[in-house]
Amino acid sequence: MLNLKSTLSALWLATLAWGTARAEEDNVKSIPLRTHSLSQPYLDSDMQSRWYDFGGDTIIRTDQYIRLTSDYPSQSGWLFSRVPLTATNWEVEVEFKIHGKNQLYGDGFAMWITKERGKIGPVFGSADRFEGLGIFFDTYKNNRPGVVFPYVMAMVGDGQKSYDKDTDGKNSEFAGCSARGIRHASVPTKFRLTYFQDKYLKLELQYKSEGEWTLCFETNQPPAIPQVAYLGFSAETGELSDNHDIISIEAKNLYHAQPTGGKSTPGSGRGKKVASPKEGGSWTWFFTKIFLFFLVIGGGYVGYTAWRANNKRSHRF
Ligand SMILES: [Ca+2]
Repeated sequence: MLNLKSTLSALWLATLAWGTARAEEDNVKSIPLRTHSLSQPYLDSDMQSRWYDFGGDTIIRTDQYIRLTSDYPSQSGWLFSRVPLTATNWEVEVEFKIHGKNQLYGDGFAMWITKERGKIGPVFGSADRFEGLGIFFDTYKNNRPGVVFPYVMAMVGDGQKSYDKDTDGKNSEFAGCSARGIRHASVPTKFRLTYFQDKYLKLELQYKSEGEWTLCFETNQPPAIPQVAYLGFSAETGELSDNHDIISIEAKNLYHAQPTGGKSTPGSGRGKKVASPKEGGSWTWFFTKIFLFFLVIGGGYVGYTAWRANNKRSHRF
């Protein structure tokens, strides 16, 4: 009897512990960040994207991809969010595709969370001495003995530090992993970057089989992200080339739900709130509507007066 009782209480404790662990995990909630997500057809009716801007050699096929570089030499293209990422904690999941017809290929593409946006340069098509976080999908091994390529690497820039292409950024590596098979994979290739301020930064990759996420790196000492930072992508080809495609971007705001079941508090405190293009546009639209309204009223009044005058005249004659 005593035995059964202690077994039961041990079981109960185990259940409790498991429940607490589960609750920790379950406490992380997410809200889609429409401002930083992008999917087909990518463009609005005016052939612009409301939330993303692109340039360089980037081309868009609305039913397929955003191609940062095509499989030709000396290309460089970029895609950047128009508004900064203001969420304190976030997750970005991106489907991409690196492919080409050549035996030798390069150079790779980058994801950015940086103060700068759309500045062309030598680091996978973007400016060097950046401030913020860069994740590089390096497909061409310039010089890094003993390392299997493609190599995925994070670099934290302070605005001074330079990326050394000749050594594939070895000296400025924050974290990284080899990902053989990420190019021409048999499944859709994806990466998922999760950032929790002061808690962790984690990069996972999907390229081996669908639904299987391989941990590239995880650190509980995440870098500080600049107050105002844009989410972007860029790619570059040199003598060797490849298609570097972004298929979709899914961004989420992460937050801890209150354990009491109270109101949730999605963090958005890092930067100042920035008015979206839509908000700017809606004010213009508001004044346009007021103007149109008075124009119609005014026009109607003038028309009516003229009609009355006419009528009076016709009555007179
Ligand atoms: Ca390289």
